[in-house]
Amino acid sequence: MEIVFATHNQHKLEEVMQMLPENISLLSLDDIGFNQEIEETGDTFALNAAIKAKVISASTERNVFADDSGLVIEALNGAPGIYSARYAGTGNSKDNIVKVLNELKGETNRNAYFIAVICLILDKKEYYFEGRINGTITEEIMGEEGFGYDPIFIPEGHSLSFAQMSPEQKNSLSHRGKAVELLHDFLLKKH
Ligand code: ITT
Repeated sequence: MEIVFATHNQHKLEEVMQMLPENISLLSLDDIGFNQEIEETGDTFALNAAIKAKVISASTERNVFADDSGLVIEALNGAPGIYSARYAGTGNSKDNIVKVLNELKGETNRNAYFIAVICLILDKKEYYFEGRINGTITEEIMGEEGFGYDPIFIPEGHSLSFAQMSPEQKNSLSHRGKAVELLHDFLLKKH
């Protein structure tokens, strides 16, 4: 089956491509010729995932899913949360990381979780899949793999940050990995 992944984030696309089996053919927004920005005006991950999926669904006959995700830090009352992509205001991951590390300077509560909510629109109906991974925020940048906040997040029970892990290891633990697994199971049952 063919399905569109409604994301402008190349890293998300690569991760999800690695996770889905070959009989599910993933189309990117480039593949369907959609290059506009989609404004994320919702105040929850689920709403923003739905906004992205619906905009694309309205412009193509194909089935579509979108991922809205972010990092939720306990000591920052849940920030950066739904604002994770543009937390420092520049859209630059390094700036976002530096902002978080500065805000957590001297803070002993380093608890955080990553969350991903996928909204799937299949045969005009909406379905949601959510994945979370608990962990801690490092004191400094660790590793160069991955994207976004990966260099400052250590998943629970591990000593390496996501940015020090192979893509396979990150996918086997991550919020997105869990949400995609649920999506995959659902698609298997439907088709
Ligand atoms: P699309 O909306 O086009 O999918 P985006 O990057 O703007 O791309 P979001 O609005 O969902 O996506 O923001 C997610 C941000 O959360 C992302 O830009 C990262 O900063 C962070 N994030 C999400 N998943 C992550 C992961 O697996 N590793 C590191 N950072 C992640």
